[in-house]
Amino acid sequence: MSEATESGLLSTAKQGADTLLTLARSTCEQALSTHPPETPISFPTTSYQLPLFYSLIPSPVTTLEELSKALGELTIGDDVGGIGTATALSAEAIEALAFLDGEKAAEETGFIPDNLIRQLGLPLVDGTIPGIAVIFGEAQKVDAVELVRGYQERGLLTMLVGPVIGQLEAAELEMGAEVKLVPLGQGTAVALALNAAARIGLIFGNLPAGEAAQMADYIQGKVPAFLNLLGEQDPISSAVAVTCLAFGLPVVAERAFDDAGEVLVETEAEAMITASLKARSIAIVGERPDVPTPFGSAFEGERIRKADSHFQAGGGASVSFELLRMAPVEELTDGEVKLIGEDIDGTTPLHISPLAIIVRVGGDGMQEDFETVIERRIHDYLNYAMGLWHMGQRDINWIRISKEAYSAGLRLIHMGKILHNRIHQDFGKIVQVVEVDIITDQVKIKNLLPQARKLYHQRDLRLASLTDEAVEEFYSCTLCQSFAPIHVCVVTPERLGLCGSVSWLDARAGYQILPEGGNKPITKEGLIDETLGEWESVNAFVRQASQNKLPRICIYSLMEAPMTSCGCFEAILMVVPEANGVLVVNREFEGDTPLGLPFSTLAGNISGGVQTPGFMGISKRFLLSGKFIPAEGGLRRVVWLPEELKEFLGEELGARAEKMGMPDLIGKIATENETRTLEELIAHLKQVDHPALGLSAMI
Ligand code: SF4
Ligand code: NI
Ligand code: CU1
Repeated sequence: MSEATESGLLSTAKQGADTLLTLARSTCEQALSTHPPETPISFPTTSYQLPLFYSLIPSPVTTLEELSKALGELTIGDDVGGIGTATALSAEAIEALAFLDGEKAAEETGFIPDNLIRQLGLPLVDGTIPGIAVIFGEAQKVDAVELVRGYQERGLLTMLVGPVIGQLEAAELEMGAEVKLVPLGQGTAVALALNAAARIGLIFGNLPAGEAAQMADYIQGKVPAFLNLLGEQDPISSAVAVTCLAFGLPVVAERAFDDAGEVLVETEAEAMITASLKARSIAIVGERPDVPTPFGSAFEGERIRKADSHFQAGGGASVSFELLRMAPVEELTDGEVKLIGEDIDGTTPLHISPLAIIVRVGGDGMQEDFETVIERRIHDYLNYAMGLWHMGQRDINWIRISKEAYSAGLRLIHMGKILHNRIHQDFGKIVQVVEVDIITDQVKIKNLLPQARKLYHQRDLRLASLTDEAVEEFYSCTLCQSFAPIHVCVVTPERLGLCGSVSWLDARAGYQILPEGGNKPITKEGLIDETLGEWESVNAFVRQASQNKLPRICIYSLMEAPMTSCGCFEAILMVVPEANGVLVVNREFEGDTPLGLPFSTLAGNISGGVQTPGFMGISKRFLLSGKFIPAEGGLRRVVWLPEELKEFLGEELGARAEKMGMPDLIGKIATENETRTLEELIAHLKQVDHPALGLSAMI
């Protein structure tokens, strides 16, 4: 924590902390007058009850009585650390007490669920979200819209606290996690930003409870957040500023503070953004493409409804496909974007047209295998433009341009400009020239489609031939080490990273692009056990990459030295000894598993890069792999899955079972529709004669 200095800011902040602590105590006493002392207190949708209390003070706070005691013992002190801790805990207590009696439903508040934090893990580590801006107060000098748009354009996640929310609502800005602009609430809701930061440390960093110094170090060192303080200096805003400083988060204010120490001052939106990014060492690389609407990864989740669209292609309404191919550099002209066929200029709303997007790339490091790696990114890149919406891939894509974006001048040609810009940005090390054809000409599209389909098919065959045995090396992914310092994913042709986003080909391309980055080849040498999937070379790699925390891993087993889990896994795989099998639960599933616990609680046991035999974070599609826990019998061990996961995996899951010679297996796997308890599950398994019952004992 920062050094204490006597200053105007500190003494004002101390008053603010005092006000909040007094309010927290009285709110808690009030609650105690109407509730029994053992009444549990916790935010919903987290396994850390009150995450700031959980991580900052040594004694557990899970009931009203414990909260009252903790608040009673809290002292403010005169230094940054003391004032910050008191402010953070008092604000969190006030926010949490509002949940008593279900007065506030989870959706009504800005509390960020554990699952959303897990979901944000990947974009935060891969740089899609380069930082987190917390904006507090009421804008007086700075243009609030310009400020948040500036952060969105740069891909930041922005959290809002106080009157600024109303100011942005008045400007009709779309808000929500989908557009990375999250309103948390008024005043004390700043605790919700801090307790989200703390949970990054608890979930990914595996930090212990009650270790305040470790938590402060983690947030300062690893969570790329900062505070923008709008409006007047008053005791509360001063306390908020000091609290952020206590956690090592820079503060940029729009008004000068008396004797403000480390608080920076900027009165214009752009300058405030620049100063904030600089203070937190957040680097934004590359230029935006030349498009007439806001552009940035923050807009990725924006939806465009049919009624709001000017243009549409694909989605069953017209023929539409996208294809990326490599070509010799000398045959291409970098930056050339051609429109072949009619433009949408002057068309009337809900215009439908056939469409083909043909991208040609060339460069030294480019390989045919990387065509799919880059082609799959078309989806992300087009979605970055506000008013442009993309779904699907290949010849099942679906594209819309909103009326608003059309009025702003967004045309088909801009899709080409975006792809040229982004491919250079992300793949510049292997691709030097990018050329794009946007085709609306019916005849041309008809002629090109069969060729595209043939290529898709060839690529599928190539992927199917890529087995673990067929390759000489696996790849590591240590991208998540920026949050989970000891976690390593071993990515093989038949095993995606547990985030579901890094395939063997992706990792291979990643290594080509940045050899000193998060993906490295691991040659398969010194086979120790074929069934368990254990190699000396893999062990040596993980040992070194985990700072000697992890002596060995068996990539084909759940029970014996399984892969570790960072925190951003799509699903959990865990042993159910009573059923002699395993269950899988995906992050989206909100109900309880037959063990009586939901995903979010189970997830708490296996995060932080720790190896936990019997528990593992996995990608959803890993269930379809021929290398899905073969050491334990593979898919025939699965006794329970949520219905939505079964549906998500669809026909491919059936095909997998068929390949194993068990065409009726999937029907025998229970879902929440058949069984809600362990007893029901076991009865169900017996009734359908599930194959897991006949396998060797799991424990
Ligand atoms: Fe993180 Fe593993 Fe995904 Fe890499 S593959 S981003 S380490 S979860
Ligand atoms: Ni270029
Ligand atoms: Cu991760």
